[in-house]
Amino acid sequence: MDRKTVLITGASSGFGYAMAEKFASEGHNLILLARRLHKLKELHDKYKGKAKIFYTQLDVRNLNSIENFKSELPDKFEEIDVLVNNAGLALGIEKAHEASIDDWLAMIDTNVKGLIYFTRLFLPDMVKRNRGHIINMGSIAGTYPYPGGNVYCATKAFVKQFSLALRADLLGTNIRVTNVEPGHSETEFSVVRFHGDATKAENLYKGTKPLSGSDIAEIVYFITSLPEYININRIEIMPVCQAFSPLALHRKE
Ligand code: NDP
Ligand code: 8X3
Repeated sequence: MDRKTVLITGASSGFGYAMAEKFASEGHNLILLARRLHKLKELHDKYKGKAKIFYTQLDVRNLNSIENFKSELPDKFEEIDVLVNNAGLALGIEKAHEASIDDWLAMIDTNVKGLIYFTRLFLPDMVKRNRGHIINMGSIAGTYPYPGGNVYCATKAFVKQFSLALRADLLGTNIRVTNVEPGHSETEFSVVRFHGDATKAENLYKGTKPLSGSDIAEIVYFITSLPEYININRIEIMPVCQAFSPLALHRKE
């Protein structure tokens, strides 16, 4: 594939970090964003001989910071070919009547508002150049609800439908949009979800073979390297150890 400029949000860990490694090792130009700058510097220092990397600290919940970041991008990084809206999180696993409203707002601000900010700011340039690919990080949670998923599931349902609706708006252009929907995967995701309780997170993966960051990075790389007339609309990925439950039935004692 031609050398591309790839912007990845949430590149400091998990899927984002692995995607940065994959695109950098293939020699693409990278813009890496997250709140933990030292992790981005680590990527920069490891791959600076292979790829041009611009990185900066950014909170995707802050529209003004994103606007400033965009206006200050160095010339050679201005034309984004692939925008990976990956930054996101789940917080809590409580049922809706017990969940924290602050956790809910943080998920909406990050997974929904952060993603639409980047899309709205970078899409016009893509349309002008009639070139580009938006990769949104959805989840199986956007299709299959589960107890305690409530707002997290809803944010990922938004991401799925927003991605499909973008395709409708972009008909007639060469711009591609893909919603990537992974299932059970081992990253920092569960430690974050359980508010730093690493033992609880470890238990979730015990006895399973989850997807890894590099599994998803390989798939995203494949999607972006397809001929430009092909669009993968949605791709749902689970490890073999995961499948569907029957619908739940509550019976009276
Ligand atoms: P990680 O926790 O390992 O990575 C999340 C990334 O998002 C980090 O780089 C983090 O960076 C960044 N991030 C979170 N909040 C913000 C913010 N406000 N501003 C900027 N960056 C932010 O989890 P994953 O790699 O698993 O998650 C990546 C995406 O994949 C998420 O959207 C998640 O919902 C989705 N997903 C995860 C699955 C899983 O089971 N792991 C399955 C399906 C989808 P920092 O903290 O440095 O800011
Ligand atoms: C993460 C997958 O099933 O833990 O998006 O919600 S799940």
